[in-house]
Amino acid sequence: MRRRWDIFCAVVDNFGDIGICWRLAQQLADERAADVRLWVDDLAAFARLNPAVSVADDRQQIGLVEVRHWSRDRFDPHVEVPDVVIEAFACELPPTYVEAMSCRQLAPVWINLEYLSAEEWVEGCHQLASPRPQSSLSKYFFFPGFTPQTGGLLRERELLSQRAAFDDHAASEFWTRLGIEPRRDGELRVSLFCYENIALEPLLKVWQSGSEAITVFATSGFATQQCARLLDHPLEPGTKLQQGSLTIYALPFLTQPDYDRLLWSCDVNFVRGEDSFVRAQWAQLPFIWQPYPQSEETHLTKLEAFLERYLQSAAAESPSLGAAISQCWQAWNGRGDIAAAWLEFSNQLPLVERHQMAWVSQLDRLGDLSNNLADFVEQIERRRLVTHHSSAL
Ligand code: TRH
Repeated sequence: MRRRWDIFCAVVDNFGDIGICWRLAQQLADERAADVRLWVDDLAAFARLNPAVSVADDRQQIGLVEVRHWSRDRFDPHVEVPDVVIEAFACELPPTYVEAMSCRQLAPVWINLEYLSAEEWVEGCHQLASPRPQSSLSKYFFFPGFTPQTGGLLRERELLSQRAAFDDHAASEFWTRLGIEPRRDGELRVSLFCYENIALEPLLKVWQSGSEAITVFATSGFATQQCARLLDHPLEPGTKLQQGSLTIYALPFLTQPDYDRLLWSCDVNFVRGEDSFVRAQWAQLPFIWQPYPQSEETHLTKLEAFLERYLQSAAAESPSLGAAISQCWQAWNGRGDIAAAWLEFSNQLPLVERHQMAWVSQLDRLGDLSNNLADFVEQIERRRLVTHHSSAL
């Protein structure tokens, strides 16, 4: 059966919300032959990561997905409700649309797609239903995650084979296309995608004064702005600056596929939030994560929870590996001395990379979020059918 899906995305901040919803929409259309409408409240944010998006069109077809512009308080009450409705990150659907959902002859499968966390409580909440009072509707919670008791992570069917096929030749073509000179022998290449980060200043100092040549690719936004401020030099996209052993390239905002290629072409990736954090894991290279800053330091709880899972097998690989990774990640997130932690981490890069490969093969066994979600929807539909038949008897 060819299902129709609506995915609702509200861009709260930055690019993660739309980045994730766009990947999900494409994958469902591509791998599950679903008819997908993606409702986005901020087309300008979407157009940054996909230049095919026109900010002027409230309704447009991008590849296999129909893209619609929406706002909660000005929503066409006549929009037809499809088989499946995804409310991404509790974005709150338009009230008239929820009303239409409850009037549909067969209620749609309604899913709230949650943010990613490695915390243990997630397993207990994944796939729970929340029935809506005085209506036939139930909303199900679907959590991405790192264990078989969660929905897994977004990963397109071809991602790992595309990654494997991306060799040194492909990487040098990529650098050339971006107008960046080829790698020098012994040079370390680092991508930098972060929020405001107090650890950046001491880290830049270590990089400047180190004996090793290091090239940092500062992504558009916070990373470039902070580097420019800390190095006291303007950094327009496409320009480069050298200070001691450190060379910094200021990148323009890349398309989503090019951002993946950047992750595949560097030796170490600094990533943030949710989507780049996941893509860095699939890149199978050493990475360092800055979670999205939250009140009451909730993000540090998320950091701890992830490190605990990620480093479970590290001690068996090398006695000091877990500490090197953990101390560097903690210091990057404001807890500890980043200068010392970076030196220890960068001394262990081959081991970190090997650890990352093992971690990816563990993640790969979880299936992937889009297909796990589509399977769950089918499961709910089958369950409803059984209930319907038994109550008809
Ligand atoms: O942009 P983010 O900070 O998004 C965040 C997180 O999703 C966070 O969990 C959420 O609560 C908050 O938004 C509201 O970081 P994230 O999740 O890594 O998303 C960045 C997206 O931007 C990702 O899809 C990759 C893409 N990207 C590009 O396409 N080109 C680029 O040049 C860069 C730097 C990123």
